Amino acid sequence: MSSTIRDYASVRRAIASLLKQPEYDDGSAGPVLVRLAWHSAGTYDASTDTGGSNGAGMRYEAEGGDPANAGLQHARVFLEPVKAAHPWITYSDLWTLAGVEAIKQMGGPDIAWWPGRTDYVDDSKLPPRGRLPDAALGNDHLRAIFYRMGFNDQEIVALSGAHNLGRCHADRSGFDGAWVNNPTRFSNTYFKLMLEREWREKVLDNGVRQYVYYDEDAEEELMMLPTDLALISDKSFRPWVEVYARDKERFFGDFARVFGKLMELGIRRGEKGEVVNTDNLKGGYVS
Ligand code: DDH
Repeated sequence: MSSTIRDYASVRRAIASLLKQPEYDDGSAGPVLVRLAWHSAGTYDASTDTGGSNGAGMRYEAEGGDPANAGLQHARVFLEPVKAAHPWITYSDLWTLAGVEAIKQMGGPDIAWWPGRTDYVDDSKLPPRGRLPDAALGNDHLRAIFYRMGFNDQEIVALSGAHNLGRCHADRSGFDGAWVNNPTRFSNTYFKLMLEREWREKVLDNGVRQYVYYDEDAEEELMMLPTDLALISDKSFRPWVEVYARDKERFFGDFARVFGKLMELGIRRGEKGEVVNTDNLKGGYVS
């Protein structure tokens, strides 16, 4: 039992103050922190109740070394000073809170977040690799991955709107470029561009296939992944792309709800919000 006051507002302030990183990418650590939060949670498998943000398994090679997680060490390094200043917070709480706070600071919605995740990991029960989406694939794959976590078609589209933020790095995923002109500002531009621009296929020097559009005003080439454009070729996904392209408030509200749900995958709480699933395959609650 620790006598430390668990001051999450102080953690939030520390996260907010490290977002500005003039030497890094587009000048912000925000997007990569959001991706860290998503990849920490997106390993969840509802049928076996394994994976999810509990355990912060990415600290270890088995999960951290998954090629799908390439580059996320930058996010973890950015957060080390916050952990050092608030040693009582678990990594799993810190990573999820960092994603939530970064979205807010980049102009996105307030997302409900609760603490209590554990860093206890049972090595033999770590989620297998291959649970995160492969951007080169299509609709069936998207459904297989996100239905496994417990999301429906509308929620898949809403979650994908996170690609308003950040960029692809050739040395991480092999894909290259940003989805929007202002990738450190949360918005629904991704959905608008997806519908309104003429995307053409481009094979990069490394053989990776993506879609591009040259934006004359910004003098910049923007990109979409095959999985992004899969959203407009599917009759169940597409109507939601259209809704979110024209209704920013609706997108912000739905995104806040589904990102909050993503952060809670695999976490069961009691009446006071405390984590109660000590039988969780990935570890137990430690106070
Ligand atoms: Fe993503 N994403 N993502 N993504 N993602 C990449 C970057 C970022 C897919 C593939 C990639 C979500 C869904 C999908 C963010 C958030 C979210 C990159 C580039 C690839 C590839 C990585 C690199 O080279 O650095 C695929 C496929 C899917 C899917 O199938 C739906 C979701 C659900 C989220 C979320 O946060 C809810 C963010 C943010 C980035 C930008 C990272 C950065 O460093 O910048």
